[in-house]
Amino acid sequence: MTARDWWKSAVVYQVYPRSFADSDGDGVGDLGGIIERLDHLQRLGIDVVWLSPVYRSPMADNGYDISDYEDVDPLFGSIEQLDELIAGLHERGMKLVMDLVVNHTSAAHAWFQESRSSADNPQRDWYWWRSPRPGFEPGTPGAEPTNWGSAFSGPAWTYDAATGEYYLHLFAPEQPDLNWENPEVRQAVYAMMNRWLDRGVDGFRMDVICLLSKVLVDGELPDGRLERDPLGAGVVDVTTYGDTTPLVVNGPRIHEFMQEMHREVFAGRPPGLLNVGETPATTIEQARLYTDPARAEVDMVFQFEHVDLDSGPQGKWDIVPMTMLDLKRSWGRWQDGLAETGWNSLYLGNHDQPRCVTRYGNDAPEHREQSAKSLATVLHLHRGTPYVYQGDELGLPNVGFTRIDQMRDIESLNHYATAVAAGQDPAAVMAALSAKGRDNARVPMPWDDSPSGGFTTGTPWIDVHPMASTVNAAAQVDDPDSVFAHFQRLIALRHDEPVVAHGTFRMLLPDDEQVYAFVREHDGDRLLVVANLSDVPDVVAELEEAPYDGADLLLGSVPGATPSPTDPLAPWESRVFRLK
Ligand code: TEU
Repeated sequence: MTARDWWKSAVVYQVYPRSFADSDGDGVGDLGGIIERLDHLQRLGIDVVWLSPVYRSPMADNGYDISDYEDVDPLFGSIEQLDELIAGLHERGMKLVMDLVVNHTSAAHAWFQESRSSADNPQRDWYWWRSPRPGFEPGTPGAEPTNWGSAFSGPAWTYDAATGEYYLHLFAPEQPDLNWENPEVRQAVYAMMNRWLDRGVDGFRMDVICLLSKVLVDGELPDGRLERDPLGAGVVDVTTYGDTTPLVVNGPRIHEFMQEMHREVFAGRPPGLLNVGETPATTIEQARLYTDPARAEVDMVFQFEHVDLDSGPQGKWDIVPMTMLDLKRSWGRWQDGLAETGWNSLYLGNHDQPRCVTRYGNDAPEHREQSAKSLATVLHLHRGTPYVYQGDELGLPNVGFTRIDQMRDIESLNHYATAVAAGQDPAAVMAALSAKGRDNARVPMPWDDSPSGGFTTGTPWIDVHPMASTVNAAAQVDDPDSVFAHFQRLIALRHDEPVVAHGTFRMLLPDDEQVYAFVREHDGDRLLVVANLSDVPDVVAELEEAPYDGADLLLGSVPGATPSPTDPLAPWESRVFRLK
């Protein structure tokens, strides 16, 4: 873990603190709960914990609206407990990566309170303030300075009658965007980051970091086109608002800012940090610029191509079928695209995405475990750093929401209200939210089959998963055939086999609709991965290079089976071989 690229052989586990474990019975997860469950993480074998925000926050967006970057919200515990968590992880040879949310702050942050206090306040320009559109009554629809839409529905501007101007928020009104054109803002952020690193934090997951640089035309923010940008996440309603994607994603100064951040914060620090940028709507070319070590920006990025494959022309909630072939072709492109320069983050789930076993696999009782194992096999053995989202190591499926009152997420609640008000069929809107809503990933972690799944002794902030009594950690950690045990073995493979961390990637059978197969090679060592990612039984992988004379099975998803690479594959079965 001392090499500059140590993270190539590491596996990261994302903890969503609100839903991981509650230690004080208030129904909301907290730092005490994470500390109590460190053994689970150590047993799984992960190297790094990515901790979603625990900073002081009014919780409009569950902590992604920060009012104090350098204190812990009492809901989650105390700064002393965070120190205890850092120490507890380090003692166990694990690292802690904090969430860095600096595209925007909370409207309750002191910086914004100062900025909104008067039009000539010295910190006014720390945010984006603009006058109402000429010819419109301020505060009325159409008077916004630009036609930009928010990712959480509605306009991206809010009128502040006190100073007669609007402020920009690409997300909720409670999340005003910081003006990164202002060097004072940048220096204040770098100073905060340095203090966290000095405190023992091992790096940052950088929230929507690709949005920091906005396009300016003669110093002004231009209107957007009322058409969906194919690269965009499809969360802006372009029937009413301009799509912000081409105007705020990977803007003209983004790499200047990223290199400045690296100089001011990471340069000169000993190896051992991990920095990952969240970059929706980002191309392979841009990802290479972000992750090329020679450019000294970040180590890797979260790209969104594969999590937007089921978004139709109308965007995220216009759900279209997605095939395994779509996924394979997308990942194949990114493997090839970053083969020589840069590095991939490998993920299928996080706190913003529905559960991967339901979305990319099959969560029917007869297929759920196998598809959870085999999706993980394929994901973890690609070239890149794998991320495990809490609960995916148990094979947790989507929740199956049927009513809006079961949901809590601002994105979903706003979309439901806006879509229904616009005349959309409530049942159809609910069906889309049930399939892709972020709350699917945010219900409490099921630790055992006790009430509330052992998450809390109180009333959970959102109902526990309906399958918690059967799909839980206690039921799996001692079961060698469990999804948990399969994740343990996958993580051990990355630690023990240099070919997994450093090998080249070569896709096989690129057009096969059932079989996902590829070879990893490193220093004469060859690994073959073959998986049937479909419900079709007895699928034979027509591998060009077969027969393989001598292929040792390193990991199979079907307990007790010792097949060869070309033996028929059961539905959702996967196999990993060392080739002689
Ligand atoms: O997410 C940014 C982002 O891409 C998501 O909002 C995405 O567009 C949406 O969830 C897809 O449905 C980051 C954080 O991960 C998210 O939790 C925050 O809500 C958001 O930024 C604002 O901080």
